[in-house]
Amino acid sequence: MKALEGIKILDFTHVQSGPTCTQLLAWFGADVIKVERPGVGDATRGQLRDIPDVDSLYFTMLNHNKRSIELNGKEETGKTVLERLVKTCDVLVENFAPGALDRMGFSWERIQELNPRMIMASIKGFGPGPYADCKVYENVAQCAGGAASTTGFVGELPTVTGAQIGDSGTGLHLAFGIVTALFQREKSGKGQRVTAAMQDGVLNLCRVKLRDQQRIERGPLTEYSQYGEDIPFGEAVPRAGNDSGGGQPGRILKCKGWETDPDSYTYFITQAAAWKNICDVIGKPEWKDDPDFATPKARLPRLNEMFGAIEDWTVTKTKFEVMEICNPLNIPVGPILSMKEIAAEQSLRDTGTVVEVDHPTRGKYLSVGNPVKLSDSPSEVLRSPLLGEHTDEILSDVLNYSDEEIKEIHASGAVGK
Ligand code: CAO
Repeated sequence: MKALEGIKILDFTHVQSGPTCTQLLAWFGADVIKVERPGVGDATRGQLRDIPDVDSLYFTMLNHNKRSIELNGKEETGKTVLERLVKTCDVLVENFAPGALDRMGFSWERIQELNPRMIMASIKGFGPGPYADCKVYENVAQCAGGAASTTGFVGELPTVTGAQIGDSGTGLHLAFGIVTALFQREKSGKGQRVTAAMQDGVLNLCRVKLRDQQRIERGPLTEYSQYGEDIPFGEAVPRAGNDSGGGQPGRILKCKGWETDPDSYTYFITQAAAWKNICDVIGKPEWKDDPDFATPKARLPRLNEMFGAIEDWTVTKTKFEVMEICNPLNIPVGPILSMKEIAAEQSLRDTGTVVEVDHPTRGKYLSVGNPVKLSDSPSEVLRSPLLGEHTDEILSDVLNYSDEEIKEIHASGAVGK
């Protein structure tokens, strides 16, 4: 048995943020019914295609373990089918542009009339306020949520990160809200509205930067590299390059082969407790008792000199050798792994975090499995559905329409061919 077995999700999501959420619920055993526009489907099916006329990796990697029904929610018969889905399902999830579901005739008030136990979960770019009506994509959320202004190097452009903290990050937040609402429904018997704004989700992930905004008003951020470089701080939290976010200074340092391999680097953290081991490893035992280097506070104005000496050592080793030498000494380091290396990493395959999936029109491809492991609810990664693959199955098995009625629904054009 899976954790969410028996829970039916009416999945109106598209692109990335919403599908990430419903994919997680599907991995935990929920029956996720993805509603797609007849003949069109989720726009990502056709985006960034690597093989002509085949569902893109963008789509297949975000829609595992779901069923697909083609349904026009703006057409009369389609609305009737949709009403039956609302009455049958436990959760409706959507990330349409603001107001789109209302325009389709399915406002929160209407949903509650149809099914008072329904949990209705939405992702929007912004919460209530001046930008509530805006359409929002990943990088807009990264910029509006505080991530871009604090990412990059001092004096250079604000920078977005490759981690999809606006889309996938908000999808995660929403999944947490849905499961919490399901838990509350056990006691209250009632559904409720769950909303997660992408700006809020990004800000939640940038919490330490709002921490630093309040600290900077009381004095310089001494653990930031610019402090040791005598670059004055402004009024807002600056970009911190590759400085570590915590109180233990860290940087990305060159490793053997960096001249030709763009990923031959390690992240190196000069954790206070490991300082003596670091001095021994890098051949600077005298720094253990040198008043300029012996304490974390003394080192702060000398981070460039300190990391320069550490890099003189890391550059003589590969990033994996650095890991092998430092780990037993409790010195926190991490190799910069390329996506190529991650795809080939056997330990990630063994845990199901990287999985190979077979698809009828695409063949085999790699995907990221469920990063959350439940001992009593293991996740099996199943391929994404073809457009409308389960239309008839859902009409008959989930909604109990007779064969005759299904023929009529098809004739109306509400569910595609
Ligand atoms: N039947 C009938 N109509 C359907 C339908 C269906 N099964 N599925 C979608 N539609 C309609 C919608 O009702 C909407 O119609 P109206 O504009 O007439 O109300 C229309 O399709 C387009 O929906 P949309 O506005 O959500 O899509 P878009 O491509 O214009 O915008 C996006 C995409 C992502 C910018 C917008 O949906 C959005 O801001 N979502 C919230 C924030 C979000 O999740 N962003 C992250 C996206 S991932 O990077």
